[in-house]
Amino acid sequence: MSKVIKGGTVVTADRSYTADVKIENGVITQIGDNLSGDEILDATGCYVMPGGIDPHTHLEMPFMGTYSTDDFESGTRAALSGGTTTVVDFCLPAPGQSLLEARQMWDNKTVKASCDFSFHMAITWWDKQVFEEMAAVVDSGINTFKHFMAYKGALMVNDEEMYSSFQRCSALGAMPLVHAENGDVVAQLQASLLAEGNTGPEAHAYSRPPQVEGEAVNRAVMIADMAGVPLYVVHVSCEEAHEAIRRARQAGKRVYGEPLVQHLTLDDSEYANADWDHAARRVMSPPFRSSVHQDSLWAGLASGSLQVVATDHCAFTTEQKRLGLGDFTQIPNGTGGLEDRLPVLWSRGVNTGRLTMNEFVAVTSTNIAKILNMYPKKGAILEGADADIVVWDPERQKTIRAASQQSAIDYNVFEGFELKGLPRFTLTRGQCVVTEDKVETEEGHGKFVPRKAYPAVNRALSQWKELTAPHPVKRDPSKMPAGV
Ligand code: DUC
Ligand code: ZN
Ligand code: ZN
Ligand code: ZN
Repeated sequence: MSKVIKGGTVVTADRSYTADVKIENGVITQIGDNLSGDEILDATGCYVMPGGIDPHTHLEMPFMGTYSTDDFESGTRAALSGGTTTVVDFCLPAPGQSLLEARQMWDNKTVKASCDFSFHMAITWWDKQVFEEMAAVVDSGINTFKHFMAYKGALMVNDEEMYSSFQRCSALGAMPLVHAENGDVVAQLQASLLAEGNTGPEAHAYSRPPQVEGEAVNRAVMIADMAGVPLYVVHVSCEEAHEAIRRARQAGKRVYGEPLVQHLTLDDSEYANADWDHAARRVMSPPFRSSVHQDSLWAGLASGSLQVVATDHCAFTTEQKRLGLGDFTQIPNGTGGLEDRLPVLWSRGVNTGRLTMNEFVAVTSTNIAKILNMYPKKGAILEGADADIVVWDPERQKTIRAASQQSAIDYNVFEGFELKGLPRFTLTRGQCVVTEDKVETEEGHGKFVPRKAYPAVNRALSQWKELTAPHPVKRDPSKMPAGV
């Protein structure tokens, strides 16, 4: 059974051209004019793009006394309905838990996935066992390790642990990721805000100012440089963090930055809303920022100093958010966005001229596939690539409403956003599961996408200098003063 996507304009990260796309056995087998096949998908007036890849989701994750509500069933259905065909989720060992055991737990959750998925592994504690298991994790197809520099007393690792883990990543050809916020400073700010009687969701933002993020990114960049590894900074939300990444890249360091669609389009005025639920539903870390920071993030995507757009999809119901009534530090941190990332970024980015269509494909798919080492299986419209495709209709419109979303929670942080530009079809390995408003996914269709280790040459600039002139002086003990 072959399929042909006919009459559309293929839009990739580097060009746009008119062509039909033929699919057989889940793979793109031919790109050209006047192709024929058993089934035709009419793409007239549409753009044929690689399906979105969300490099940062938390589905069914145990966190802050509860579990994030979207699991691999509702989460991947939400992803596909919005044109995202691969999600990269985090295996999160409880402190003290074996990494391989955590991996098994996440494998079990994914039996319900309707789109393909991959994993990052979180380093939430450190000892010899973790050091040793990291090699087996890489062998099993996970080449990225996440470090929380915040969430003190829970997930946070200290600098010593981070440096040890980064060195291990370097030896294994893996890349560290960081959630960059200074967790010690955040803990102090939280305590003083609560002591002053600031208990509401607005205090969440006060406790995590841009400086705590900027400081942590600078520290992580330097620690990565000393360990000789590239670095990927998740949810970059402010100019201070972006500036540290720009500076690192200018110095020749391989440092990547990932803004979220939420930070690009929602600002800190959300926390001033008089409705407690409204504000609490938008509590995530880092928090939403002012428009100065939003402009910085958009500029980073346009200029290439920031490379990818994610969601950090971690959805909690209103009832779960109310766990923090009376104490903002207990509001589960996280917002949704999986099904809205592509449509919102298109409407607020491409339709406004902030991003070209080709840049849109780069930051939602191709750059991610390259950085995470799954290109060109994913992120490409090329012969031999997986047929993960979104056929994008630039004229289709809708208004975002929680009532009609796929996500299992009871609200949407983008409620009321007017969109122009939506999927006409979404295909996951050739299976067409979305036709405009009709979503018919297949539980269990999704497969794990293994990602191999990176080549050992992936080193920061200062490491190259170090390699050519290691430790210039080593003192001869026989030349030391006697009696020492
Ligand atoms: N931030 C969130 O808001 N939620 C999940 C984890 C995180 O770092
Ligand atoms: Zn995070
Ligand atoms: Zn996250
Ligand atoms: Zn299937």
